[in-house]
Amino acid sequence: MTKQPEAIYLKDYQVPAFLIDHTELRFELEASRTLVKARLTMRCNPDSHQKTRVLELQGDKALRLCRVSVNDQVLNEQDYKRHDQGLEISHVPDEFILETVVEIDPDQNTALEGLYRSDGIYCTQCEAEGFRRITFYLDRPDVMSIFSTTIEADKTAYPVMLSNGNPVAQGEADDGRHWITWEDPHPKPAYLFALVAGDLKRVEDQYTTSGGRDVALHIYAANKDLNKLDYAMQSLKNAMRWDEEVYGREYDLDIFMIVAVDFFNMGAMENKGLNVFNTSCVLASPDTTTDLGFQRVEGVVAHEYFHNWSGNRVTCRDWFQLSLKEGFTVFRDSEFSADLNSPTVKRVEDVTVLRTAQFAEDAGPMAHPILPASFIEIANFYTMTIYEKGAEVVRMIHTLLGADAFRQGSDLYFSRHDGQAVTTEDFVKAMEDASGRDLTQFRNWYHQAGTPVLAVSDEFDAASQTYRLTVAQSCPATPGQAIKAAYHIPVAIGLLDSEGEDLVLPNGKTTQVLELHDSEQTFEFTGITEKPVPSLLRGFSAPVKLHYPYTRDNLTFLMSHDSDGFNRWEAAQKLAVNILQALIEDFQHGRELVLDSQLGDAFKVVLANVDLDKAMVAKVLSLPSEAYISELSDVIDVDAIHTVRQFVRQQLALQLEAEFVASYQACTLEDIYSPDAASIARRSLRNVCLSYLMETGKQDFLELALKQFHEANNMTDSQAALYIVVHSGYQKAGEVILDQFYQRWSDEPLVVNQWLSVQASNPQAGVLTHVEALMNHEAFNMRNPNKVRSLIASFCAQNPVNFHAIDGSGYRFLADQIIVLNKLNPQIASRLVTPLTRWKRYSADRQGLMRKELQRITDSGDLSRDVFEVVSKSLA
Ligand code: 0A1
Ligand code: ZN
Repeated sequence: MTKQPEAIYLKDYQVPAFLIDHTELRFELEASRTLVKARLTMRCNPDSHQKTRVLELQGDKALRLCRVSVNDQVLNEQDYKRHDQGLEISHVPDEFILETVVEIDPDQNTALEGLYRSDGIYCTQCEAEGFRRITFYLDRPDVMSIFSTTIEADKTAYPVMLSNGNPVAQGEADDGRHWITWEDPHPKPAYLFALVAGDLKRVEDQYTTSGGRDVALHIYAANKDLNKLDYAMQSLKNAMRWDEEVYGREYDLDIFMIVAVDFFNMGAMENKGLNVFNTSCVLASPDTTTDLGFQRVEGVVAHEYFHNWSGNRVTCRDWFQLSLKEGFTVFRDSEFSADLNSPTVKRVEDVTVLRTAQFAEDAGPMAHPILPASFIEIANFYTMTIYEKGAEVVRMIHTLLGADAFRQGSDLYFSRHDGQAVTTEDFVKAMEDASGRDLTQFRNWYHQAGTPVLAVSDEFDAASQTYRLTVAQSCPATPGQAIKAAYHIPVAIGLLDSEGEDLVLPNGKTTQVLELHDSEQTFEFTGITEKPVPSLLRGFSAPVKLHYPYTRDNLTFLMSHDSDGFNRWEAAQKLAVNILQALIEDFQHGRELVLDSQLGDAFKVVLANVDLDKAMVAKVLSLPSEAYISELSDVIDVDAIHTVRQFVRQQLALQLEAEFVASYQACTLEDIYSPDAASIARRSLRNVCLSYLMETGKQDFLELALKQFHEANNMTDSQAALYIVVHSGYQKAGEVILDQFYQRWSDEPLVVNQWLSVQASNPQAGVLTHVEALMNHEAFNMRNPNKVRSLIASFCAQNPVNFHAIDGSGYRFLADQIIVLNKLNPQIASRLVTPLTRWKRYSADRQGLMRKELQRITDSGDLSRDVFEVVSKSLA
């Protein structure tokens, strides 16, 4: 590293000094020598106060500049300055044509940003700052341009050549090559540019918008995956219809394309008219894809499609505004999935992710507001906070305004800012203007990091028939923000009488949203004849930690009676957490572990209730994860958490064996797989029961699991059986079926990824050696992010007992991989650092070991900006 990377600040934002009206690109694709010719129609920005004549373009140091001209005048080296980050041209006129020719090498591009070639397919990834790896440009989202793109390549190897917009011309060229020109009529920032070329096949369908536009729908993949695209296509059509119905948003081009690629840093990318997807988020078939995989495809296809309005038509002014498009779009896609499936299940899943991963991020060295004030590398800010907490903030606006006013607000936002690059402030303002609500204090959610804590207490005065709820809010300090201003927090509540019936609240309904503004506030309810049990934060109406002194009896009562489905589940979680935490303390003090029957009794009631949604039963029965219990701990005691959780699972299995068997059998196998909510629910309950039954250690249940593995007609059931057998420590049986599984699926990379991940997350002792051996397996490839995630990330993030081994071997292993990946793929390397960033949460011995590895990464030299930012902030 020659110079320490520096942070950039939101406060330094300036409008661009120049604009690009037209961008004409010509790509001559050639393995290690691709030519990119750019013709940019540029002018000074009348809105800029800079009045500079010096044009500063961004361009990666790997770009080989062959030629640059302004208005046909070829520039000499004294007319411009080439530096590591770009090109500076002095004395440009008011309006001009800038032409450049650069040479790039897509085969050497292992970072998978810009233009790269993998598996013989050329593909681009330009968000956030990848376009500058393709050519010199004003690579910032507030510079929007009309793109025309010509691609020329060998016809046999690259029969399909795609870019944004519509194809307008094509033809043959010399030497067996061909070319095509695409034009995108919608001005867009460079991060939404895309190019794909390869031997791809497609499935086609068609959609007619409510306004009568016929849209061709094309999904491209490798020939062998063509049979795995139907679900994505159906999801796309569902998303197009939903966006019309719920947001009044129609599609705006005649063609919408999705391409599946196997090498991709993230899940998918919303490039205008040409979405590029990680195969893991688009391919789906019953044989190879689990229910979770199907749900991911549906959600991600919708997410990327929804970006066409929330992101593309209205985009971000600068990258600090990232949550403007991501938070809003995650909110949109989760509402879509909720509408198409079960809203309560979806809410439970989203909140579970938020409370484990996002809350942990908000409590760590990388904590940042959803509108960050600074960053070193923007790629590090595609975070749980920007996405998931961002979505929660939009959800709170929806809760405060109500569905109708929220829709008026979103209509106003889209119409007021169509074609513009705007800020989160513009979004909030549109919501205020449309609803007449004052969101001044609410804006604190955009500027402050950290998870607010609500301490709730209550009192009942029988004489005056008055019930009072007092809510105090606080928010812990986060890096750079010691003191927090009070938040405006919607707290949805209900009050239950002793029969479990909801009381009617002052708003005439059984749920009321209390609006918290002050650091402490008391809400009074009159005409109450007995002390009610409060159901607090219904539907998880705000991303906060809420404390109320519930007794275990209160919680079992709420589990059975709360009319809010989310809070019924939450009561079960709270009960389990309460019991687990007490046992963890017993374990730490060397006391014998004893589980009383209360949790089992409560589970028994749930299992016996045939009216309940089976998916919710499965969720209630699943104990809080080790990651969630860790998040709730002051000092994370990895071994105590694992041992106690396993102990409780085993005790429950012994107590409820008959009930688990009955439920397992009642969830009959389907003849034909279908990823609908009811079938998914059956499978998830069946597999939760099986996983408990295996805890009994009885041979019968091992045989049951093996039978399910061999006879399953879908990947959900066979993979669940594989996972359960391997993780239950039946080493021999596990090895046999792991082997069979691999033989059966070695040609299906996505299934092989699951095979890697089942092994990497295995909590049995000695797994690291096995993981290290798998790094040399033919199935592993360090250059493929999906493989890295399946093996290395699964080990480090989903195998706490092994990763946190007290000899430091897990930490050492991770640091070794980060040092290698720092050179190959900085984005992936940087994401892998996450478990080490949490070092302060562990005991002193582990803290020392983790810090040592962070230091070793620092000392390895030449850190990418990505890794440097995360490691240096962690050590600060
Ligand atoms: N905007 C995409 C996510 C994405 C971000 C960065 C990428 O490359 C570094 C790729 C995709 C989304 O929200 O889906
Ligand atoms: Zn997104």
